[in-house]
Amino acid sequence: MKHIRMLALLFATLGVTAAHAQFAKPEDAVKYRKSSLFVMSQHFGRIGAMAQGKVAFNATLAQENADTVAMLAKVPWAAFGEGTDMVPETKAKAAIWEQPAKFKEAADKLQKETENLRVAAKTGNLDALKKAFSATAGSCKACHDQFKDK
Ligand code: ASC
Repeated sequence: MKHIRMLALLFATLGVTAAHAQFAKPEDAVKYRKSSLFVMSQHFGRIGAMAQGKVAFNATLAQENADTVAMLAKVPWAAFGEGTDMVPETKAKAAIWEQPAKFKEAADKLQKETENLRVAAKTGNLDALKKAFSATAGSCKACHDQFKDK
């Protein structure tokens, strides 16, 4: 027990966060970030179908999907840690680790836009949703252009 407390204190002192501790191996981090981004894209796509008039607008569904997108937009970033650039099955560009401030800026932008999307979906107004969808899609694309291989 004493040892566990000492370890906890050591980790806290070193600033080792849960984000670092949550992946057993780099491959898990890659799987996690791909999966979370994939699930996010599925929910985002359902909003896109409404925004583009491909399916009928349903305010409740838009809101549920936007809540999910905004929540998921927070989670992939902890999975881009050191050493996760070496895993073969990734389209992540080296620029992520070479320009961390720029990458963080892009990640923050997505979170800001998805929060706007969540608020827009809550209004039940299709025009507001379309506008926020388009802004969010722009932040997805800008980040992919800079940081994701084709
Ligand atoms: C999506 C999706 C993306 C973005 C991007 C926007 O629905 O899966 O990665 O939108 O295509 O340009």
